[in-house]
Amino acid sequence: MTRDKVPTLQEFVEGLEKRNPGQPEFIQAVKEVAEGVLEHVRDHPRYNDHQILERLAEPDRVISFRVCWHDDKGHVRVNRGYRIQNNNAIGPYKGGIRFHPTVNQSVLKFLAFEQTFKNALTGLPMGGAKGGANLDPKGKSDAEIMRFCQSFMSELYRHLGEDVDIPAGDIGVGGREIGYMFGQYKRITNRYVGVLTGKGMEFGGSPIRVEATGYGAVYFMEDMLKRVNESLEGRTCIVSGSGNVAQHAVEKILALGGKPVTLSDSSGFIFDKAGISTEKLAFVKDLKNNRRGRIEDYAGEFGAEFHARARPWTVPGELAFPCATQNEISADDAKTMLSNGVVAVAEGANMPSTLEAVKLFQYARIKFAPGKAANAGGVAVSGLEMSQNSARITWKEQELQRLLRDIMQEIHDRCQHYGGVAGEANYIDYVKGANVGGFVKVADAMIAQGIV
Ligand code: NDP
Ligand code: 2IT
Repeated sequence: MTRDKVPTLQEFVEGLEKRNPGQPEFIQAVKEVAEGVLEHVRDHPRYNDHQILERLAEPDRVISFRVCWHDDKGHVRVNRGYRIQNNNAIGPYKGGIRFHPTVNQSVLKFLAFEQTFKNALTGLPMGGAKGGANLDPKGKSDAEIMRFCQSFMSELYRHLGEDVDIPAGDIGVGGREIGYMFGQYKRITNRYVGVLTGKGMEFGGSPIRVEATGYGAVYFMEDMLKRVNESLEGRTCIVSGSGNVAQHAVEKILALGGKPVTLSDSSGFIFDKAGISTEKLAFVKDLKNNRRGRIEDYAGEFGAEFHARARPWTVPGELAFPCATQNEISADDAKTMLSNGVVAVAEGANMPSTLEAVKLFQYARIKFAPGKAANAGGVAVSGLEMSQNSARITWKEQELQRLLRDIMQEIHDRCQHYGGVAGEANYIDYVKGANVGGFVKVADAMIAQGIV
């Protein structure tokens, strides 16, 4: 075999940019991975011989399709749907579906790429994918959402299967949307199979799937702190978002004795100096999940501060949990956080920190857990939902609680194993740890399966 020279980061990124014009989020995600992985590839040239990173950065398949539906006034609406199947070397394609006006090919390619590494880190047999549509669910009626989900699935179903590709929820897609999509898949195919995860408990869902991402991110924080004999007890926590991940992060922070003081949505953030209690969290769940209202209502209800069109990173605190969306922490935000005393960040969202912010956190040597490690609890329990569906059985909640806790600990330890930094015994680079840890598993499987 002819041995090619391992590219420098700059050479690799130049090629990437040339092949993917107008896709900044995708380039950002691949660049972050390439940094640590190329270093590893230099010491293990077989990965370069097989062009593994180059192959991983070219999705197996990009599917794009039209979604038409009728709104309640009888008007025809047209949206664009996607499924990006990034890699299935270690298992069938797996990853969420996002409905949000910002959805485009770049965003979904970054998410599918990240998912490939994240799923490998869970230790479960799942490849990486992501899908979605540029739909804005805000202000849509239940009936409109149902018709949209049905139309979306009428095309997507042909690319799915319980051993082919198994979507789940993400931003704008929760239990309601999964239910409608499952119903349409069953209707079209006449098959009752575990083709989606995050299903309702009455039709094949798994205990704690709803809670898993938020809980998992807090467990990861707990493990980073435990390593240096610290805990969440009594510490102020800055949380962004107020959806599925943020709500359950707050729930677990409270259970572990931390003090969450912020939440946000796309219109601004609330700062509750007294702390968000279990009772106040119940209000948020009802507001967001049932009434589909705005976080500003929290301020009115409990006398907290509301800051319009702003993010919570100016609020002082030690532990940060970004749980809303990508690129919500800029370099300036990171500087403010560091000067306010943030000592650890666990990303509940996917890529909430910009590359510059990540660099600042790394340079400051704080504990920084990237999303593909810290938020992997959700897809891990999705993997366990698939196992339960295949066996046609539901495991007990206690068993799933234990499995989630163990899996998060194992992901932490895997990142620690690959994230060591020469000459700094006490520092773990969790970014490098997660990227290399996820990469080697997928890479070895790809090499074993040949050039396909
Ligand atoms: P939800 O739709 O339940 O909640 C999303 C939250 O983020 C809402 O508060 C929303 O505010 C806010 N948000 C979304 N987009 C923006 C934006 N552009 N600017 C400001 N705020 C925004 O989604 P999830 O909680 O499920 O997802 C949150 C993050 O976690 C995403 O990055 C997702 O990819 C990631 N994730 C989710 C997993 C899961 O299991 N659900 C698993 C792993 C990662 P508003 O209501 O105003 O839109
Ligand atoms: O980003 C993610 O990991 C998710 N949205 C969950 C994916 C899944 O298949 O459970």
